[in-house]
Amino acid sequence: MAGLFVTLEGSEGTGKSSNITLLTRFLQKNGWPVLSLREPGGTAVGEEIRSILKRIDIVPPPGPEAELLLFLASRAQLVRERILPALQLGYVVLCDRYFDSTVAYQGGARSLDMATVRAINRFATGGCIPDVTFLLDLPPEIGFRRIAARLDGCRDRMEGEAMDFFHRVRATYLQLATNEPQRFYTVDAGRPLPSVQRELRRILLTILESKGINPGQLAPRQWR
Ligand code: Z5A
Repeated sequence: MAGLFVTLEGSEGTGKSSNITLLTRFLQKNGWPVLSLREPGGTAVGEEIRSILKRIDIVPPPGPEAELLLFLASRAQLVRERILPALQLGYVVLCDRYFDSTVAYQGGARSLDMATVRAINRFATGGCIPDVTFLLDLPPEIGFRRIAARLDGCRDRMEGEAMDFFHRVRATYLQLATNEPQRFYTVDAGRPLPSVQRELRRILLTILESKGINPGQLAPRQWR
């Protein structure tokens, strides 16, 4: 693929969305073609699935298996409709969550069979693996304090889980990062946002340089 596929992972309130917004602006300003996406969502199908997954008024709520398949349906569509075409055109694709979220939440925290989770993940993505994954690491209590301070402060279905759930999410992420040091960069997300952002930019620019991907090299303008 001509482009670079970058994912941001981490528990709630670790700063994934804030950092993707800043990275997108920075890269675009410096001439890189950038596509920023989020999961679940990023396509018409995915945004519908997102609203189902977040609602707290569906009774009974989706069970763990149905939840898993909904996340993966959203991902299967996102990969084929948006990620692969953009990578082929040479874009830097920044994605707020991807398959490691499923391993951490449905595999690690919900305790679904890990081999099954990985196998369905492979099917949904057709083997599309990120070049780089930033793990924004933070104790979940701090992440939730940040979210509570946000203006909209209300919790969705998954944010209503007990704190132990999010400790399992964090532990699984840290294990994933240990297992795949060539793909993961673990970043201390407890620092002020500008400091986290500086570190992400530094790492990303080094990777882009090492892969010989230069601003304006392919810069197609037709992609939306
Ligand atoms: N999920 C899953 O279970 N399985 C899957 O396969 C996938 C997802 C793909 C998606 O929720 C939910 O789906 C999520 C995992 C699950 N569920 N839970 N629970 P989402 O997309 O709505 O939310 P999120 O991904 O968890 O993002 P978030 O809660 O909005 O957090 P964030 O994007 O990491 O953080 P932020 O919005 O950038 O920042 C949060 C606040 O902190 C905000 O007010 C910022 O201004 C502030 N902030 C950010 N950085 C800092 C620093 N460094 N210092 C201080 N304050 C900061």
